[in-house]
Amino acid sequence: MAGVVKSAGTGSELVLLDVFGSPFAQRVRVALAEKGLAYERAEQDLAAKSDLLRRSNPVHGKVPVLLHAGRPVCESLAILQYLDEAFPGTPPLLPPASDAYARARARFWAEYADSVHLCGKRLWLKAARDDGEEVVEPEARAEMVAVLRVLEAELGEKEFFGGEAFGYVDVAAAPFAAWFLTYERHGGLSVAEECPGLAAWAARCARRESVAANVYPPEVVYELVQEYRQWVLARK
Ligand SMILES: N[C@@H](CCC(=O)N[C@@H](CS)C(=O)NCC(=O)O)C(=O)O
Repeated sequence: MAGVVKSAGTGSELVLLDVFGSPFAQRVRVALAEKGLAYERAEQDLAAKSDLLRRSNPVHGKVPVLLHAGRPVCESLAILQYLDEAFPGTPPLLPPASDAYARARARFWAEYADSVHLCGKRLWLKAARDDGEEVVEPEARAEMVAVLRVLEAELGEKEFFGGEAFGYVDVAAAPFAAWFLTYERHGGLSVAEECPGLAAWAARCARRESVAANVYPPEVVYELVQEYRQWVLARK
């Protein structure tokens, strides 16, 4: 566990309620690492939710939740924005407040990144429902390729979504890049062939210390998804 941070001016602490493998929680850990903020992790059991989690996120009961001086902030993207505002001395994720348009665009694309996860779920959960036999829904595969191409078009020739610096959209999307291998194996597609620019961006993200330390490598994600599929099958 990391130490407890005393944030400038408030003397308060940061505690993250999370599950290590959650890509939404990974966003927050990557952001905290990029900002150099220390925090405590409180790993949650989603099969038996703690009172603290229920109290802290009574609407959704989901991780991540960031407790700052005991006050909960819910939803991964809201937490990233909060970190920028609550810790102004740290490297910013969003473009500067003077560029409202760039900020709005970044928020749009970070939200769009969720489409990758939702679409990917259709690929690997469908396989689980077919009682061992993997049947790929052609529409789900086509939709995934379309979503990845949209992201690739937005990335363009840039190093990262915001330009040269790893920023808000990258933090939001990088955890899902570690799922590309799982989508490839379940969806019968190749991200490197369909979207070489996006595959190169994923490799750049994976090399960052903040990502390497907080996001499971693609093979591990694949194995965990396989375990989850077995669990789904066993419950049928
Ligand atoms: N939109 C939320 C999604 C968070 C989410 O789906 N968390 C999952 C873990 S990956 C969770 O806590 N699930 C528990 C549940 O659905 O009860 C965010 O961005 O924080």
